Amino acid sequence: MLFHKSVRATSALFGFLFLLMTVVQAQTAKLPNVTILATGGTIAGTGATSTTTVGYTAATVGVQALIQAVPEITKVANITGEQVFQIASENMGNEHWLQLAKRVNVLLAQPNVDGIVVTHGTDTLEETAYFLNLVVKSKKPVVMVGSMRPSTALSADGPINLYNAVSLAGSQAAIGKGVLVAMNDQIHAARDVTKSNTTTADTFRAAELGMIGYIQGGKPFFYREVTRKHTVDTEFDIAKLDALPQVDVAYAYANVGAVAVNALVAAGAKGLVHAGVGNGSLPAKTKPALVAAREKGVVIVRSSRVGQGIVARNGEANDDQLDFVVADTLSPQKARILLMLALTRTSNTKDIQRMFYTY
Ligand code: DAS
Repeated sequence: MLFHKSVRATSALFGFLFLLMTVVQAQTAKLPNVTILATGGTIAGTGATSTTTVGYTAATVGVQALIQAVPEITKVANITGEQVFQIASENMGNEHWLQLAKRVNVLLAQPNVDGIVVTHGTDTLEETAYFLNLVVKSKKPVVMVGSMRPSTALSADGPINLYNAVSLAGSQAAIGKGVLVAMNDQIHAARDVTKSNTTTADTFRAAELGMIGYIQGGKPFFYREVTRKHTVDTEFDIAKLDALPQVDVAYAYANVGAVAVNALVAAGAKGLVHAGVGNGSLPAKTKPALVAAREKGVVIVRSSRVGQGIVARNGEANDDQLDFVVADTLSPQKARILLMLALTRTSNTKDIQRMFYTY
């Protein structure tokens, strides 16, 4: 009698466990598969005390610890994590970008990967976002995320930013929107977002062109779409590239001369972005060096240090006559990225100008 009771109890237990496993599998099957590619930054940073919000060490916490610190992300996606590299993003290099972009493209080509989150330092997050926006060959979501406070700080923004980024990367609504930046409950397009404050949590802005949506309660709300081409619609392909052309930026200011331009050209720049004053104006002491650089075959792009607005072709300089390119609204640091990729395809300035009006 006792034997039969224990058999019944055991089979009931096994039946329950089987049912539970089936439910869990069904739930898991419904969740999107999101891979987190960790690269370092403050989101992986630690400070000496809970009130240390400057003077902390970036890029110390590994991807598994980041994932374990925010268990809520496993409720919105099936998570896998990879540590691509571990750096403070002021040290980001072209080789890091190629390594990261190639890994993103390999992963997104896999049917069992629905989206990618890249955790990244905030200093060059906007640049990596724009680079990926031009070279990722998938419509699946790629979401960049960082934090302004280290993981050890009071009201650290990393955990909620990571939760939002994972929710966004796993959402259908984010498909086909290009590379996105999820910071401070806001969704930004890679092309127009920039870090606008050295330390505050709301630093990522697109002052005049604006954010494209919000994330609230783990759900994205989009209000606008980007008009410039990105991801699968670009002509750039880095799959076979091991290096990118050397392109630098020369900054203009009162009393500037030609030293920086000449030094950058002498160091082998194939392209030069001039971060001009105002509408991309060329100071008289700098212009001859830019003209000479162009005559040596260096492609010159006129951008502006101002931060907003269009640098008009043939406005502050006769670009047709000088054979210069204008950056449209791209910041100097993003114009550098587009010029680097353009030079992997052509050195024809008319073609390159078309690219600046397309991406
Ligand atoms: N040094 C900064 C960086 O890694 C820290 C940060 O804000 O993420 O970009």
